[in-house]
Amino acid sequence: MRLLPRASRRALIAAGAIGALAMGVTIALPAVNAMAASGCAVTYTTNQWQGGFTANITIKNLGDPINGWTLGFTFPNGQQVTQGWSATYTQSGAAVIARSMDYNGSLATNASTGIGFNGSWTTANGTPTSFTLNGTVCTGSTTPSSPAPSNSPSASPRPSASPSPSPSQPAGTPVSINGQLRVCGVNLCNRFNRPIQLRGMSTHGIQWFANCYNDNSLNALASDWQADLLRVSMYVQEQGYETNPAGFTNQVNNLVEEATERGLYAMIDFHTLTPGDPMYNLERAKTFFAAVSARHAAKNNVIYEITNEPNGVSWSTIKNYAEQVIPVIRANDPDAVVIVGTRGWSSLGVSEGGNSTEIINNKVNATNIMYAFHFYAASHKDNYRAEVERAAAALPIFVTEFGTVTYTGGGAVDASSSTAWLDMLDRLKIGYANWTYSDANEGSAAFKPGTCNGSQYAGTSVLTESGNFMRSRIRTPDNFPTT
Ligand code: IDC
Repeated sequence: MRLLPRASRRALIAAGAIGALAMGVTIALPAVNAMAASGCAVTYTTNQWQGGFTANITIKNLGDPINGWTLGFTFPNGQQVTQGWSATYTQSGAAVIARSMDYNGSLATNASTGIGFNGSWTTANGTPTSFTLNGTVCTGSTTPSSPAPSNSPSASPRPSASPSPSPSQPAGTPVSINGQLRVCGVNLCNRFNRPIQLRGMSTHGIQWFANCYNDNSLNALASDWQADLLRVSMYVQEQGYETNPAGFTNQVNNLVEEATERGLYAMIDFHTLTPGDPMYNLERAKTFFAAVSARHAAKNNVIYEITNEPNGVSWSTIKNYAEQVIPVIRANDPDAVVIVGTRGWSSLGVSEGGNSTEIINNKVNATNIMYAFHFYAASHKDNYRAEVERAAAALPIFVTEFGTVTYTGGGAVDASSSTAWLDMLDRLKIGYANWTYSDANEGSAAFKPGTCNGSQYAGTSVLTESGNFMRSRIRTPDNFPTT
C-alpha cells in the first residue's frame, strides 16, 4: 500500500474540472481511496491518414481492483475525438475524458481493456504524453513483464482490441488454422492457399436480439456447434444503425471481439433491406465501414459484407455503391475479403428476372471480393440451385444468409430442399451463414422462443427443428487443409 502521489491528486482534480466543463455539470468521478494501491499502464497506438486517425488504447490496471474508471489525457496538437467506442468520451479543449461502460468498468489487478476512437487533426497528429486512470498518472508498462502488485492470481485479461489480437486467439480454432483468408479464383483460400468452406450462423437483427449474443451462446456456437463463422447482422433501418450510429458500431465491434476471442471468423453485415437501393445508405456505409475497418484492421478474421439485399435497383447501381465503399475499407484493412450483395435480394438477379451474366460481364472493379447469394430453401429450389452452380464457375460466391424455411423467415423447415442446397454448397466449397442464431418466434430461428432469457445454449434440448438440422450440418469435421 502506498499513498497516492501528489501528482496523481493534482491530475484527479484536473480531470474532474475538465469533466465538469465538458458536461456543464459536476461529474462524480469514482472515489479514490488514499489507502488503495493504484497504478496503471496505457498503450496508445494510431493509424492515421490525411486529416484523420484511429486511436486504439489499452488500459491496464496495476493497482487494486477497480469498479468504474475514467481515463484522462490531453491532445498535443488540437485533435478532436469524432467517434469513440467501448467508452463514453467528452472533450473540452484539448482535454479528453473516456469513461467506462457498464460491461468494461470492472478491472481486476493486472486486467486490461481496450477502447478506441476515431479523431481528426488539422496541423499534425501526435500522441498524448500522459494518461490518468481515476486520477492516477499511468507510469507502468503494459507488457506482461510488468511487476504484479500482489501474488493473487491475475484475472485473465480480455485480449485488447488492437494492435495485434492474433496471438491471443485459441489454438485449433478455424482462425488459428486458416489465418487470413483471400479470394483465389472462384474460391476462398486459407493461409496455405487452399480452398476452404466456412460454415456458420447469422445473428438476427442485433437491435432486437442482443440478449442472444452472450458468453454462453457464443461458447456454444464455437464449441458445441463447432462453427467457423459468426455473421453479425446490423440492420440499418428498422430501429437499426440509423437511429444510433455510435451505439450500433460499438455493438458490432464488441461482437467481433467476442468472435475473435473464440477463434471464429466474423462477418460484418451492413444489413440493408428496405429501401432496397444501397445508395440510400451510402454515406452511412462509408462512416460505418471507416470505423469498423479501422478498429479491426490488425485482425485476420474479419470479413466485410457491405450490403445485405439490394432490391429494385440495377446491378450497375450496386456496383457503383460497392466501388465507393470498398476503398473506404481498403484504406484501413487492405487484405480483408469484402462481399458484395447482388440484385434481387442477393439472388444473383434471379428473383428479379435476371441472372449472374450481368455480374460476370460487369464485375466490381476491385480485387479480393466475393458476391453474395441468399436463398430460403422452402421458396427457392432447382432453378436457383442451377444458377448458383453456373455462376460458381465464374464468380467467387458466399451464401452470407439462407434459411431452411420460406423467404418470410417463417413456416416449416424444408429438409429435402435444405439438404440439396447444403450438399451442393459443400461440394462447391461455398461458405454459408444460416439465418438465425436466435430465439425469434419464427421457423428460421435455431433456438426455441425464450431460450435467450436463460443461460443454456449447448446441446439439442433448446433447439428448434431448424436449429437441430443446422447444428448437425455444421458440427461435422471441417478438415481444413494445413499444407
Ligand atoms: C426477417 C426476420 C423477421 C423480421 C424481418 C424484418 O426474420 O423476424 O421481422 O426480417 O425485416 C431476408 C432478410 C432478413 C429477413 C429474412 C426473413 O435479409 O432481414 O429477416 N430474409 O424474411 N431476406 C430473405 C429473407
